[in-house]
Amino acid sequence: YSVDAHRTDLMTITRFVLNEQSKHPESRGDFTILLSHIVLGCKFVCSAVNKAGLAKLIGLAGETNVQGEEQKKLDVLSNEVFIKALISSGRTRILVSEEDEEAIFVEPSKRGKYCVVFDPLDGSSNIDCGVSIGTIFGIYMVKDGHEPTIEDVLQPGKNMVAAGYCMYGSSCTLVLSTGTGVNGFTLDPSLGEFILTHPDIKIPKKGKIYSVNEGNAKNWDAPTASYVEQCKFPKDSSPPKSLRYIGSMVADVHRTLLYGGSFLYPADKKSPNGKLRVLYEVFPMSFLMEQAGGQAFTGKQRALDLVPTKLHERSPIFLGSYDDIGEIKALYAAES
Ligand code: AHM
Ligand code: MG
Repeated sequence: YSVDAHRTDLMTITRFVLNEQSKHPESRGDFTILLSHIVLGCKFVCSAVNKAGLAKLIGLAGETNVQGEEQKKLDVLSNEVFIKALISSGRTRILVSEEDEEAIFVEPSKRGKYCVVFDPLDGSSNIDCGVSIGTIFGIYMVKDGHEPTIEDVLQPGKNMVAAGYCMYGSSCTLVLSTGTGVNGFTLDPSLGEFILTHPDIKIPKKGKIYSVNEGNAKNWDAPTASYVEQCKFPKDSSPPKSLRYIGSMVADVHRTLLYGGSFLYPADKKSPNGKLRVLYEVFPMSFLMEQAGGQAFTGKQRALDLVPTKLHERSPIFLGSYDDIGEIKALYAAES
């Protein structure tokens, strides 16, 4: 696919996924339909995020709006949009959202074979200062013939059929894997379409950046502490690594995917399971990392092998370039 071809022969995300699905003769387009509903949610959130500062300025996002009704917070609004879009696709069975304590079981008349786990607006504490935020999602497929239960989603990340995120930054970028590599699409606002801009993303084998909230260092365990020490004071002749930490997972992971390096949210004495949630933060990002040639590790095992026991379970996570995560794994192996 040459750059020149792109200009007149637009590879939209829908066209791309249709092409991919046509390789599976059994495919009936269900996944494409589901994805187009996710894409709709992302476009909505993108436009809402872009208007957020403006809305505040002209008094739309205060306590009440012009109609005198209370204005919904952006994360609550995004959640409602995704839930309605997913249910109306007619292709979902169970939805798990960071915003909702309980899973949502789709009523039989609207049911399909996919379960979607998602964080509709991750990093929302960054909204007010204009820092990039994002939506994260993972998709499982369930076999027909039984009433849906929570067990259908309490599955290891390696069982996901697709995962991705959409980053609302200086541009709106959707990164997707359906299990055959990773591709990135950028929203062309004038067309309202996501266009393939980052085909077949591969993470560099080794990176020059590490990314972690070092404010928690006091409470880290020994392997995490010695890894970060090595980043700053390498024992071999390699130069020290740069530190980059936005505090918005989608942005930190996106940079890691494109530039290489490591992203960590480790366990610490105060939060023995770290902070990030297994189903809709750790799994989708780990899936993308592996598909791009990187690794994802929990401090104990391959992240995608983890079997969650509850919906909002947390896990420590170390993900990024193959060699960098290899170093972390070696430190944890030496410890045990
Ligand atoms: P949230 O789901 O409440 O927005 O929290 C998740 C965010 C991630 O985007 C980010 O990686 C992490 O929290 C940052 O946490 P910290 O501020 O502890 O470094
Ligand atoms: Mg979150």
